[in-house]
Amino acid sequence: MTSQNQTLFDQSQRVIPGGVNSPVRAFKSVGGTPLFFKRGQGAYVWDADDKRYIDYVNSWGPMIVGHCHPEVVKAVQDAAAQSLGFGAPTAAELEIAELLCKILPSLEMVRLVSSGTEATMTAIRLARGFTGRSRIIKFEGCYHGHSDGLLVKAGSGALTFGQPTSSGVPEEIAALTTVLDYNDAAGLEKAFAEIGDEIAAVIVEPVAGNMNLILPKPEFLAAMRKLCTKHGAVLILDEVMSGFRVGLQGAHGHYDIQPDLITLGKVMGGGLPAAAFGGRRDIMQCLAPLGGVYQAGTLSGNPVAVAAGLTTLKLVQAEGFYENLTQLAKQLTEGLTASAAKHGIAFSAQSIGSMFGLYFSANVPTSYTEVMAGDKEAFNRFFHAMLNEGVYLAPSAFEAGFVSAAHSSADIAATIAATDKIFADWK
Ligand code: KE4
Repeated sequence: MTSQNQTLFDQSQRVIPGGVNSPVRAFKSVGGTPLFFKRGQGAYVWDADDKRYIDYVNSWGPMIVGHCHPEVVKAVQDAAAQSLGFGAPTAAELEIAELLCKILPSLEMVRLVSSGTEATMTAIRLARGFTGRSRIIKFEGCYHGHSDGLLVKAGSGALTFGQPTSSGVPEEIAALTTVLDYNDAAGLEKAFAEIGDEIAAVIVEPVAGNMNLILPKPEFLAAMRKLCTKHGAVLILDEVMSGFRVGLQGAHGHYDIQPDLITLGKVMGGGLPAAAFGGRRDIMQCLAPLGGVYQAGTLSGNPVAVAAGLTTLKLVQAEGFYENLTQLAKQLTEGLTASAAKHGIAFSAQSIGSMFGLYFSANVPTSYTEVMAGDKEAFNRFFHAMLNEGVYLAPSAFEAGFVSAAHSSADIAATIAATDKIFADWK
């Protein structure tokens, strides 16, 4: 019988480019037919063929309390019953803004937007408006959404101008972005020595989740903070993914690094389109309508999205919430590592908070180059074998995984058992 996933994919490709509304969903990296999901409940999702999976993608991070948490669903229903939107201020926006500033002391002021891309794009414009400078620094392997200046790869020479990674991005725009190596503090020092006074901002994922999971070396973040302060550049920590995932205060709280601006998304929307950027008051006051840096959004602070986000942010503050997630993620990575070792497979894994990384390489990578040296084909084979066992991992060797509060130790044990079965037959 033809899979409904296949039928839906065939039909979708006629009207939606690639059949998907975001490229990674097309399974291009892992091969095969993308899954079309129709229902989620707690730690589980069901595809169009009614096959159940333990979900480790969590909608790419947002579903930290699990799918269809009753309190989140009720808050959304209650908000929707009042109106789906006004395009005007609401008390709920004040409530979530105050809550974000309470949870994250680095946030003196915050503005809501509808996606992580909007948050990072605006944070960069704000940094440029505040400093009067144009150049920015990012790091290879970090993804900050799809605004033109961030779809850039390292230029031919380390400090020369960036080059577009996407067609449609003018070289003139890409040239304003310098791309350096993640975890290379010396490279950052060198860049600042040469162009430090031209740099408006450094933007970084303080815990990288878009080249699989890569943890920062403490000296890397410390150098970044020191150099931005010395040269008057704005330090933007992109916590769209790591925020509320590494811990309640994100990666910057975990590593005790002080940002000038933070970008947030995913968890703070509870699965609906709500994101934010914020930080130092003197920088945020450059924003319209107070200052000359323009930013706007029809759906910014949408009351239904804010209801989902507010409820999720209240739930994650429960006693022991992150200790539980940290333990689940640790149980998973240690179990998979032990299974691979038993079967003599070159595999490693690590976790931080509720995030984890799985690598078909003998050692945990610490850089983009090391990640890229991993056995991608082995991951793809593992990915599909896990789908067959009812486990849904991110459909790419270059994405982080997530556990939620809805995952149980039994779910983790079942995942480890599935892995052990696969590794036992691994040729
Ligand atoms: P969105 O515009 O997709 O809401 O956020 C962009 C973004 C910004 N910053 C970081 C650190 C991010 O991880 C993201 C988006 N993450 C990807 C997953 N790796 C979203 C999934 C997708 O592109 O479909």
